[in-house]
Amino acid sequence: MPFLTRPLSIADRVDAVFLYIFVLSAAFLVFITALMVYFTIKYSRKRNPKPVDIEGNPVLEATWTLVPLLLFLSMFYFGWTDFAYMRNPPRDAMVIEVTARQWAWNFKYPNGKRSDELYVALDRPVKVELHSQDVLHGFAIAAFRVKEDVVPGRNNFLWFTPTLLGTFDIQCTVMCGVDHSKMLSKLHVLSEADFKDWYFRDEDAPPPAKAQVAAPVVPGDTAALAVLQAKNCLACHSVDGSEKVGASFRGLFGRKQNVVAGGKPTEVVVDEAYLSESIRDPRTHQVEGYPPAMPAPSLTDDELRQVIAYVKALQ
Ligand code: HEC
Ligand SMILES: [Cu+2]
Repeated sequence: MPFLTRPLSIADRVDAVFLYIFVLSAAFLVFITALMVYFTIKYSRKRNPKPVDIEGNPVLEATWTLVPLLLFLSMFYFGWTDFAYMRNPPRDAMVIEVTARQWAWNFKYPNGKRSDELYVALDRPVKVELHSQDVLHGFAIAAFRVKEDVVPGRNNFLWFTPTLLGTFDIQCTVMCGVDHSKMLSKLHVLSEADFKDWYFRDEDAPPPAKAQVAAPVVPGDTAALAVLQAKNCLACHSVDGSEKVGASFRGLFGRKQNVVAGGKPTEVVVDEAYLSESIRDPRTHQVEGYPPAMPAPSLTDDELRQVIAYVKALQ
């Protein structure tokens, strides 16, 4: 019984409440079903050919009302106290900011370090602050029994104490768009020493390019690609000609495009001005056949120039 040697964790509490409710419900299921079968037989017409009136029995009625009431209220009591516990993070918890967006997680630590997967130290409580850049997401770590909605424009949080070493799944539990099912990450629980190693390691080098951009790269233009990756454009636009939520950047330049601009359908030729406008303010042109799903990105003029040059070269 590992939980006898340390304070109950959130996972212990959630499991205990779940077990309690389950056992109580199962007991009532068996009890009520058995009673029903027993009465059906005992008071069948065969055995009681002559119906009789049964007068009320106040003691019996009070018992079958009060006993279940107290038992079921106890479910509420344990659920409520554990819920209160889960909404009160310890003061010494390490605060990690989580940013959710379509369709990735990003984690920011107190020292400014960032990562795509969550790293924590064994037995050190963490408070996870949840922010969304776009739509509703759900942050869940099933292994530690925590799950909260990530609501745009609202600051939500959860906390837990990682009591097991190892790697666990992080999932998005709210249907948040076409690639919702790929919105996955990992929780790495490290020993205190390993965590310090990781936490204080300098990583000036940009993170390794992900598989999704390993495909055709315009020679020499890693800077533009880095921008596209950092600004999450590649979640919706491919560079290899495959369709995602938005059109592929490959072969886009110079193409004739049916768009709705200012409420009127028009045909435009994709040139630098068009690219610049549709990136700066995605609402100016609505491309036919695509959902109005593009968020307004924050690009510097330099980054915008790089991206346009990149798209132009990507034939
Ligand atoms: C959440 C998905 C999403 C993200 C992220 C996104 N876009 Fe888009 N983008 C779209 C969709 C959908 C369209 C087509 C509908 C429209 O015009 O609004 C589009 C349209 C465009 C167009 C016009 C394409 C055409 O076919 O005429 C360009 C250029 C573009 N995006 C560039 C970018 C850049 C650069 C970024 C990153 C800074 C980016 N997008 C991020 C979804 C996205
Ligand atoms: Cu999501």
